[in-house]
Amino acid sequence: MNKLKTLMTAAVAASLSVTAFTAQARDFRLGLITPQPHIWTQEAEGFAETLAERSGGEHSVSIFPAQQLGNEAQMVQQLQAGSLDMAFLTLAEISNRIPDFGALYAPFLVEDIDQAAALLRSEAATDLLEAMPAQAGLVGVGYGMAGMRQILSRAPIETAEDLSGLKVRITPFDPIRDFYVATGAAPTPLPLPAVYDALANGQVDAIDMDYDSIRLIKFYEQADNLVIANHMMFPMVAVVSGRVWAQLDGEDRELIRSAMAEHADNVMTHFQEHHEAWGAELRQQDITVTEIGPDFFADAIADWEAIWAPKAPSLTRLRETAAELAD
Ligand code: 3HB
Repeated sequence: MNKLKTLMTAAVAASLSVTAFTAQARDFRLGLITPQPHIWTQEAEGFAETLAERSGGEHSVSIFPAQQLGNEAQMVQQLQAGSLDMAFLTLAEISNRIPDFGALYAPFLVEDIDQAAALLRSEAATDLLEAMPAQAGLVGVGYGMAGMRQILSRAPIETAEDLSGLKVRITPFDPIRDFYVATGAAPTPLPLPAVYDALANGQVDAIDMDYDSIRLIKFYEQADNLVIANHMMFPMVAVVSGRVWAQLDGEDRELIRSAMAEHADNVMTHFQEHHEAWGAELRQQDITVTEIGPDFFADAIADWEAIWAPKAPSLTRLRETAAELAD
């Protein structure tokens, strides 16, 4: 009897240690919508290398760029179900679920790329991530960005009236939609991978986009008027599925959190370092460049504020922090 008990205990112990081993060594899957050469994808690959290195080869990460696993709405569902482990996302799906994130899209919240990066690195911004596990089923590990928003249009935009009725492509989420509705434009939500064709076939007249993607995806081939507005910053968030997170031990969580946050932050540094050069590169194309500031959008900004100040209470703290950072 005793012998049997010992044998059984040994068998249980053996099966437990196998389970413990398989629960630890993992091949994670990370999805994102950006194409291969985009810096988000490059840093996702960098994160995969760092994690493999720091885990002594125990963990690996397979990267699925260019919407291979579905659009962001589908990826968020997979993350919530635990069938996708990680993603680098725009805040579109998150801010549709947690309106307080809309505060990060306040028009002219920051003046330039460096202030945008500093704000996203501040506690005022990182504290917002704390709402994600309970309200979105995702663990927000850190921010990256895609620089500042500009407008590229087929016809010249010289006055605010030129925006009236213009079909402007936007990333599909509410804060950016409300801004363009307030300008009198007709915002058309399209995810990044669908934008080139929509511009080429005339489905949209203009696009809301950042310098890097304008040059990388060569949108200027299809629309040759660039309005440099820097009207919004555009955060990226590095996330882990809440379900997957719950299966990880403390050590793995820390390993993943720190490596992922570092590479997300590298994305921001990259945008800071290249902002000027990319602006210069675009000016050298055969396109017309106009620079505008907040005055151009004055009425739209007030309308946006009226909608979002009540929905996004963090706006006050983010504004205060932005003002401190500008000093
Ligand atoms: C976008 O315009 O929706 C977008 C741009 C990026 C990266 C991701 C999304 O550069």
